[in-house]
Amino acid sequence: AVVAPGAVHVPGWLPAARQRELVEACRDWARGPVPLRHTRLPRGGVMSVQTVCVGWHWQPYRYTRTADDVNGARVAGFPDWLVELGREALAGAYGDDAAGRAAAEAYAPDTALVNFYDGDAKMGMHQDKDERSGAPVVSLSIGDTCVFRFGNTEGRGRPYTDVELGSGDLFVFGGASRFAYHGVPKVYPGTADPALGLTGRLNLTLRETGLPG
Ligand code: MD3
Ligand code: FE
Repeated sequence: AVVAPGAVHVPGWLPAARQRELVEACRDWARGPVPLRHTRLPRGGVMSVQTVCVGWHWQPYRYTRTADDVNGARVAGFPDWLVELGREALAGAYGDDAAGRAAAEAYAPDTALVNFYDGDAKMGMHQDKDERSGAPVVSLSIGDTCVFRFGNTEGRGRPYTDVELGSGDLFVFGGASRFAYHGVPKVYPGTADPALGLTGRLNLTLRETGLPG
C-alpha cells in the first residue's frame, strides 16, 4: 500500500524463517562489540527504546565509527547480506519494473539501527535528518505489532496516518516521504507469534549515511 508519495507498506514481506534469522542476528549485535542501550538525548533525556547500531554508530545528531557514549568500542561491520536484504526490500516495495530494479541496484545502505521495544517503549515524533543522503530508508518490523504514526514534513502534529506494523512488515520511505515526521506511539505487548522466540518488538532500519567509507 502506498501511504504517501515514496512511502510504501508491504505487510508480511519477510517470511517467518527469515524473521527468525534476523532475530538471531540482532541478538548477536546486541551482545557486542557495543551492547544494546537506551540512547541518551542531548537535553538529558533517555529514549525508552533500546538501540544497537551496525556499520555506523548513531547518536543524536551524528554517526561515528566508535561508540564513545557507550563503551568506546568500534561498531560491528555492515555485512554484505544486509546490503542484499536492503536491495530486495527496495525491489519488493518499489516494484520489479525497470525503475524499481534500478533503484534497488543503486541502493547501498551502510548502517542499520536496530531498535528494541519492550513493554511500554515508544518513540516520539521526529525526523531522520542525520544522514547526508536522500536515499530511501528501509524499515523491517519483527515481533509485537505496533502503531506507527506517519506524519508530514512540517511538524509533529496533524495531518498524520496511523498504520499498524506487524511481524515481517516492510516499509520503505523514499522521495518526499524521506523527511516526514514519524513515531511509534504504541506497541501491543504479547502479539508476536510465540514461535519467533522474541518478547517485544524489533525494528531494523537500513540507511545510507552518505559518509565516506
Ligand atoms: C520515515 N524507527 O529508527 S520505523 C528510527 O519502528 C525510527 O523503530 C521507528 O523511526 C521504529 O528512526 C519507525 C519507520 C521509519 C524509519 C525511518 C524513517 C520511518 C521513517 C525515516 C524517514 C521517514
Ligand atoms: Fe525515525
